[in-house]
Amino acid sequence: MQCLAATGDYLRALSRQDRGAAVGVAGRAADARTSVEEVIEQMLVPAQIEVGIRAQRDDWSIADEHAATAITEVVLGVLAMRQPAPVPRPAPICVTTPPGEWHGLAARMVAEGLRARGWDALYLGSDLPADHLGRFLHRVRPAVLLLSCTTAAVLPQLAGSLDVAVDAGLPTIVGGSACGTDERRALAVGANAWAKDAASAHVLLSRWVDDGVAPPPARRAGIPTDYLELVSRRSVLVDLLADRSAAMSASTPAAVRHHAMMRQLGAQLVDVLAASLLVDDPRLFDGHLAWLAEMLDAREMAPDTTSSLLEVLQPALIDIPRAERFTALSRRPRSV
Ligand code: B12
Repeated sequence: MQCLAATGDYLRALSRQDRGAAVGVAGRAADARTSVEEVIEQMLVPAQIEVGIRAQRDDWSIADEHAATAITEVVLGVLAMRQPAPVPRPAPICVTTPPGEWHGLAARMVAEGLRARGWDALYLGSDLPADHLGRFLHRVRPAVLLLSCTTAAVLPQLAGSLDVAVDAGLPTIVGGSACGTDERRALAVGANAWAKDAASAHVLLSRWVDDGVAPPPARRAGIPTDYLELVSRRSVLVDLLADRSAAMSASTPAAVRHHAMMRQLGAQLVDVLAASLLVDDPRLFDGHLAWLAEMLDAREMAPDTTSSLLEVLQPALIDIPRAERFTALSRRPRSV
């Protein structure tokens, strides 16, 4: 990932909760450029990814993460004051996140990245209920809806928001870390297209809106029966994982300390497995396990905690072959 030279200074300002310094570093970087897009994508994005890694490694508390993110939200607002007036077009475009997705900053960064490229990009906030999204789309009739999804477990809700867009006859572009690095998941949840960042979305938007090229057709997400079966068994599976965590918690003080967190992580694991079935992509579940193993290792949990959880989960999925297979694929020692 490309980083501006001053990104280190920006991160140091975040580490000190020094809002003034952070605004200053970003402002000077923007002064040296014709547009704010590079400052967003090559300073704020890498800085926020590093913030996440420090929280994942428990080097930073969630309070540190929140304080840093709150400063970046302000910096993005300051940079937004430098944006050009949008190029006049018949309709705006909209950017938001599905219900259950609280990572609004990623969507806001995309909206500002597109504003920097001349689009009238309306950011509708995060965690937007589908019915309210529908009402807004019917009233405002934007040209294209862009949706950001960071949290893997939220992909089913993304499919729901995309359904609303199809009902409104609106083309869609999705992106964000939960959507992966190619269009496979985006098409599976019913989007017209996937884009990795604002620059690639700009190319699609120019083609669809300015050049009048029809977007590729969107196929509504098919809801696989095994996905429904897994979801119907969610609470049983979460209890099963929680019991295993409880049994493990006797083993180390760390496990005792993190008992409540383990139940939440068990629920997340089942939700991500379900999302993997919905998009038919075992990489989603496997990637989540890699994140989980690192997160638990940083909290001095026993190194075999993730494989121990999968050990009880897999047999409970015997009659959901794809779920059992995805779990089996992820059952291997993980070096963190
Ligand atoms: C701030 C933050 C939060 C804040 C969000 C506040 C806000 N206003 O956004 C809060 C506190 C709410 C939060 C909550 C959680 N978070 Co959080 N969070 C972060 C953090 C540190 C920064 C987010 C950010 O600034 N994103 C902006 C940039 C950095 O995101 P980006 O994906 O790179 O976006 C770019 C591209 O992906 C692309 N893009 C993104 N969306 C779209 C859409 C379109 C259409 C297009 C074209 C492109 C595009 O363009 C963007 C800009 O260039 C990330 C770290 C990270 N790596 O993202 C963790 C992170 C995403 N969170 C994480 C987790 C686990 C959680 C929680 C589950 C924690 C918990 N146990 O409760 C909850 C989940 C809540 C939920 N259901 O959404 C993990 C996810 C790991 C995983 N594999 O699942 C991360 C990676 C941290 C970590 N390293 O562990 N979080």
